[in-house]
Order: sequence, then C-alpha cells, then structure tokens
Amino acid sequence: MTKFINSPLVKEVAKITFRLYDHGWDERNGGNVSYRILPEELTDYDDIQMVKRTIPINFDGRDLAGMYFLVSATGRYFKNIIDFPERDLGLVRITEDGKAVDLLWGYSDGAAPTSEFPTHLMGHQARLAEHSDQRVVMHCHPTNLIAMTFTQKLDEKIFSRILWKMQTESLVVFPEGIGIIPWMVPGTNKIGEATAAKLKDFRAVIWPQHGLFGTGATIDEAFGLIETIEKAAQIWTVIQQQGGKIEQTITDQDLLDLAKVFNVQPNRAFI
Ligand code: 2HA
Ligand code: ZN
Repeated sequence: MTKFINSPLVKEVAKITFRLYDHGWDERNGGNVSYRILPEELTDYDDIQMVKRTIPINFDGRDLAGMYFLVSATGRYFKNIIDFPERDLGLVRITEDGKAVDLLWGYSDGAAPTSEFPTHLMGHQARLAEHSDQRVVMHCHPTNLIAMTFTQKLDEKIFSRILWKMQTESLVVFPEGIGIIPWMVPGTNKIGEATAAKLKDFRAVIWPQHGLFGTGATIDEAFGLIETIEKAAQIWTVIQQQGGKIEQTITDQDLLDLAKVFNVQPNRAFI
C-alpha cells in the first residue's frame, strides 16, 4: 500500500501551489486551493481510512456530504507546501450533516482548512450545478490584474473586453468573460455567496483590490485560466508603460471569427 503523501494528487497540488507562489501571486499566506477528489482515486492508500479529527465548518454543506477535498490549510504559505505537504494540506470529507469535515490526512500540526473554505464550497456547489466534471477552486493574488482593479471601472463587460483584446488566446480560454464582485471583507460567508453567484455564469471571478478565483475540471485548467487572465492584464500594463497609445487592436469581428473557428460561445452580452 502506498502512503497518500506520495500520491499524484498531493504532488500535483504541492507543485501548483509552489508555481503560484513562484509567479509572485501568493505572497505570505495569500491564496488557497481546494481540489475535489474522487473516491476511486483514494482506494490505494492505507493511511487515509481513519478519521483523525472532525473540524466544524461555518457553512451548511449538506448537499456536498461525503465528498472529498484536498484543501490548503489556513494561514500557511504556498511557498512551503511543496516541502511540508502533510502539514500544510489536508484531505477532508464533508460530514453527513454538512456542518463539519472529517480529516483523513494532513494538517499534521493541528491546522484547519483555509479561512476561505466556505467560499470554496459554495464555489464548488455553483460550478457542479453547471457541470458535474468541475473539481477545482483556486484563489490567488495576481499582481497586474489587481492593479487593474484600481485603474479600471469594475464593470464585467468593460473588463472582459479589455482582457479579450490583449491577446488572441483570451477569448478562447474564457469566452464567457470574467465576473466581478464589489470589494468585500474576505473570509466571510457573504463574500462566498457573492462569489458563488458569479460562478454560475463565469469560471473566474475578480475580488477587487484583492485577487482572483479561478475554477476548472482539473488543476491545470484552473491554473491555465488564471495564467491567461493575468497574462492579459500584464500585456495591458506593459501597453500603459509604452505610452498607452493603441495603433491597432483585435476587433469585435476578429473575436467573433476566433470564436467560430475555435468553437467557443462568446458572451454575446459583452460583444
Ligand atoms: O488565504 O488569500 O483571501 C489567504 C487569502 C485570503
Ligand atoms: Zn486572498
């Protein structure tokens, strides 16, 4: 039998959290990730069969009862997870009454799931309602995108159109555009509800002056979405540094042509 610490699931999360840190998007304890794990992915490990602790969550997750999540711990640094996965990650299962999680592995020095866990669970509920293949909620602090939330109107149409036009790939990767909530206090169920409401229509949601939530069916998909959005924001920033004057751009017709060839449905409220 294999130890869970050696599973591809832990390796993948340890690697991606380090990459998020390495990009400069998760300073200190910034960022959090939750990855829904399928029961069939857990059959090979003998050290996750016993409940180590039951941890209350400030949320009613009854409709997620029995689901497994690999979740970053509260207060921990993404730069460290790669070296201390068993301390800074936890494998949890939502209890039958939805008010707690059973800890099966990790959080070895007594930690608990990220303070944003209720937001993550609401996000999973919203994404799963859209498509049953959705498994990842990832939060980080991408520099250029956050800067744009100071200088641009917090309008989903305006933001999405800027990001779509910064590179040809954008529309293909997030044809629905990007959601934005107002500035709110993090770690609360209120911000979770606002984020989850946006995740019904968008896979990525901006928290102004704070960061980004990206979701997906896989870790790569959620990370790739975040990378593409931040790359677009970076190009926008560099354009401003070059004087901001645009000589040519991607037109609306170009976006529609792209969507047709790449077989994606652009958000017609924005284009
Ligand atoms: O987990 O980023 O929003 C730390 C944060 C909270
Ligand atoms: Zn944050």
